[in-house]
Amino acid sequence: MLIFTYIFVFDIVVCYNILMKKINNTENEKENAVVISICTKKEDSLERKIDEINRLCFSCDLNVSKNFYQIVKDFNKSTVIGKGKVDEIKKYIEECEEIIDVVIVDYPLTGSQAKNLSNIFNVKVVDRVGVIIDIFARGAKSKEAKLQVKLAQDQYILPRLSQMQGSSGRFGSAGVGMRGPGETKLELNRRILENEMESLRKQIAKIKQQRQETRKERIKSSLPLIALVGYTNAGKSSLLNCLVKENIYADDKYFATLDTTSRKLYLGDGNYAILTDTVGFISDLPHELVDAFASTLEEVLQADLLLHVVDVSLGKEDNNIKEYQANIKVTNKLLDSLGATNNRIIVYNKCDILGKPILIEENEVLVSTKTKKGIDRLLSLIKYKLGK
Ligand SMILES: Nc1nc2c(ncn2[C@@H]2O[C@H](COP(=O)(O)OP(=O)(O)OP(=O)(O)O)[C@@H](O)[C@H]2O)c(=O)[nH]1
Ligand SMILES: [Mg+2]
Repeated sequence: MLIFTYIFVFDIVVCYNILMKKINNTENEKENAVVISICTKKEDSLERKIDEINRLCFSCDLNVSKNFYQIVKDFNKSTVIGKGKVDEIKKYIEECEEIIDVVIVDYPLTGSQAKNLSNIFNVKVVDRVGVIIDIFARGAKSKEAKLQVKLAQDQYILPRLSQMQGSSGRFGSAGVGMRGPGETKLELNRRILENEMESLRKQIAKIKQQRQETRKERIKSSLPLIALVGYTNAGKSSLLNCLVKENIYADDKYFATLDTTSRKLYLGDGNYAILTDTVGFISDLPHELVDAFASTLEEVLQADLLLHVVDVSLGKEDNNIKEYQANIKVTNKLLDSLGATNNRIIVYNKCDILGKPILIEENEVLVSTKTKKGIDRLLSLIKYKLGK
């Protein structure tokens, strides 16, 4: 009896140890990050900024160990944040029980600022641009998206070469900020990188030309083009799925879509249109990505109609402006910078989880891709706008 009890207890201890190791290993597969948010303007909403950078970290599989923030009035040229904050973060990294692999700074750093901070903290430092490029690098599937991300990554790495060389973490590879198509860059020098960028630009230009040919074909077929635009995670891909009854990838992660997907949309009475889904926007979208994705974004400019999708459930108010309203502003600003003057419909999505009802105007529609509420009205508005 005693022996049986002993074996039973022994088994439980062994199982427990195996389980704990598994849990630890799973945790160890992610890089641990300390995140620093920086507010520089009055209109910066700290809470929103922290939420967004944490979501970006989640989208590139980082485990956020702690958030720090600073409202910066006078920039420290070499470290952006002040000495007191630098010391506080350094102390945290040194005393933290888990190994901190990376410090994420939610602000565009120069190569030397990143290097200075990295020398002080003794870990890799990646800024907001690096995080966003990393998400793109993981998500790029098509040849075109891979080339575009690679170009953006090269543009990002070039001024930071010296910081990045030799900064491989405990995962063997260089990890966040340096993974994906550009991972081999760490052994490269400036000249090789510049040559590669030249070659990437040529390849992208070639694809752009092919794209223009397809566009000509489309114009010949005289089908109107409708493009889905909006802040990342607004529900653009879900709306395309809902309208054309498809199943393209949609996910609760930032930048789930990087490739342009086009489908034929039936409008009724024998009329069709081409519906195109593309990459989402975000505030301070890195210029490296805007440049690299220029040909994809140009597709938007050719559209006869833009469906500007908005996640209306983001109703948290800050500085007298709701989060979804701030996101509309960001999208409009980016569209303006591209020179877009297209006809538009604002599609307020996710109305199934909307707290308080909102008032909408003539060119606007309230929908839910989950419950299909408002989809018929959206189709009618599309037909009206296209003169069908
Ligand atoms: N509750 C609710 N969730 C929705 C609705 N539409 C989309 N979602 C969810 O919102 C998340 C983002 O949806 P996507 O369609 O991937 O958003 P997107 O705009 O294509 O995002 P990116 O490709 O990352 O720019 C997913 O988890 C969807 O399930 C809706 O009407 N209601
Ligand atoms: Mg999408």
